[in-house]
Amino acid sequence: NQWGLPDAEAEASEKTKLQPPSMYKVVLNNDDYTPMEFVIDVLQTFFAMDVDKATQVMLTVHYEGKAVCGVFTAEVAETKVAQVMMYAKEHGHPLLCTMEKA
Ligand code: TYC
Repeated sequence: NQWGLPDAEAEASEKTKLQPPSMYKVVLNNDDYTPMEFVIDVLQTFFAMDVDKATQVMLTVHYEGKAVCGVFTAEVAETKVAQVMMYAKEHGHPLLCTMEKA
C-alpha cells in the first residue's frame, strides 16, 4: 500500500486515525430567573453570535425550553460548557448549559 505498511496495520490505522471526531451539541436550558439580557451576553461572548442571532436563540430557549448554541468536538464543547457555567455562577444566575452527542 502507499504507506509501505503491512495491510493489517494500514487497515488498523485507517480505522483509528481517519474517522472524523464525534461532535457534541452545546445546549442552553431555560430557567425562570436568569435575565434575558444575561443570556444574550453569554451567546455573544462564548458563541460569537451577533445581538440579533443571540436574541433569537435566547427566545427559543425561553419559549421552547432549550436550544442548541453550537456543535463542537468533545474538548471544545466541554470547555464552552465549563466557561458558561462559571460565568453564570460568578454573576449569581442559575443558567444551565449542557452537552449532548450530535
Ligand atoms: N426564562 C428567563 C426569563 O424569563 C430567560 C432565559 C432564557 C433564561 C434563556 C435562561 O437559557 C435561558 N428571564
